[in-house]
Amino acid sequence: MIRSNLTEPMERLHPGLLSAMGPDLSPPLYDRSGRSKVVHIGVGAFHRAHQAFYFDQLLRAGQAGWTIVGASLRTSKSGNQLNPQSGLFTLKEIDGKDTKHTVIGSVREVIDAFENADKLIDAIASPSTQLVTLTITEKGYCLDPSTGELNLDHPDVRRDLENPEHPVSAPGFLAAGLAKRKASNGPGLTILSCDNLPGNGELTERAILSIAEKLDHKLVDWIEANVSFPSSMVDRITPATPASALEALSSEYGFLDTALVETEPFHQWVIEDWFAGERPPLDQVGVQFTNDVAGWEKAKLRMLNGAHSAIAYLGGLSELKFVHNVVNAAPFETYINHLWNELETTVPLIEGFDPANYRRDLLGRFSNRALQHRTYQIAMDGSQKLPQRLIEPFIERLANARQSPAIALAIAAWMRWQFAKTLNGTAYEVQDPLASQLSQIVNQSEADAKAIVSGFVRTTVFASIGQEHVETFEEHITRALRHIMSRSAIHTETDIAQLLQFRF
Ligand code: CS2
Repeated sequence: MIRSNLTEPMERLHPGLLSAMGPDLSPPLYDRSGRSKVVHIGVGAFHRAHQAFYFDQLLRAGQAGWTIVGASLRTSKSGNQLNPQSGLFTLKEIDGKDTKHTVIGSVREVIDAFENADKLIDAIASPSTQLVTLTITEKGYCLDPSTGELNLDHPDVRRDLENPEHPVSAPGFLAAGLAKRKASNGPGLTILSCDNLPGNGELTERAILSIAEKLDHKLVDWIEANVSFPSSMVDRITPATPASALEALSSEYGFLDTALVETEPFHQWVIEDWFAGERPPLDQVGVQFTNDVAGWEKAKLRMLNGAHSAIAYLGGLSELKFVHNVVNAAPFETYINHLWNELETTVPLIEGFDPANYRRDLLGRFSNRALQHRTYQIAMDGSQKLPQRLIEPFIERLANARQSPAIALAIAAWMRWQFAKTLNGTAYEVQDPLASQLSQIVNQSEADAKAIVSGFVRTTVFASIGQEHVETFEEHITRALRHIMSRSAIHTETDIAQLLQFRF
């Protein structure tokens, strides 16, 4: 174990420290040199705890070459965290009882693509690159929610169509990288989305093809023949790293790691078995390759992420800071069980998926008090998350003549969240690409639940609702919103029971 005198300036984590590290940090002692087979866009906390972790495991298993060149499209934050550390960072797995540290070595460097677009384009085009993975968040795909197609009016997309060699959007970068790969007769490539969207592979493919169509028809043909876009289900709860964690690591080990990530022990990755480049042997480290990923995506997006969003809005409005505060409060646990009873009916039967076990495990994961997972963090970008997590299951149940008071409550709580103040009146900032449009609807509706709901339902968030369902949907959500708006707190079993027992 390395310990230094804490009165001296703290040394940053760097490769020179690895050989002196003890087994409690599991340093990566494998060869990190040579050309990387993976390019990854979006090197935030989730990538580090998930894909970078899996590739680190693969490298430890002796599968050389599966290192990652990362890229950031917006800010230099990840580059500033990782590059001075030669890509090294510590992953801290915590469950409240045990703590496990692993220094991860799979990430080689981070390209600041907004400053150096060519470097990312070259990395995508490089013949040694076999796989491009993405964690760019739902909004990074620049989609039109009503069609699932690329939004050609999105300012970044418009810029990329005018100036395709200097892109700013993720689809723009991928199209430019593929154009260069084609020009150099490069080998096949797999582009693997790791974001929480159903059919994420197909969405990525359509987005890239619609840019390619506008640029060059031959590029479309080449992509169709040489590039695969598997869908995948990714799972590992990974909050933004709290500052206190950096200090704790420094005082325990005597080095500074600004790229540290805290996560839960659980991790899961299910990938559609469709590879155009070399397939990384990730099955050796627990990844599941399958021909039927859609069921897994649905189960996870609805049961885990749907419950997460409900917890975020109802908990956030009740001024509960962390997910574990919400699930450990008895009324909310009752509520979450109601919610899961409803959501579970919309999840297909999947081999190896047992809903009762899954729910029990999820409750355990949500209750992890060691993870400081803020309700506010999950509440961000709700306009991009709600359709696949809550709106679609609600509508599917409605089509089967089933009522869904628990899902309705969560959707209404999202609407109430747009008021930018808690039930108790504390103000906060709503972070969402549609924030200003949504707040305008709230302001114009003069606290009338019906007007608010009907204003919201006309936004792109609800674009997937068929005309035949709009009226009933509005009626149910209005009822739920009225109930929430009439309250100044949700604290007790009775509060939740009252919120759930309204009749449609
Ligand atoms: C969360 C997810 O922030 C959110 O929207 O629901 O990031 C969630 O923690 C992950 O999908 C877990 O795998």
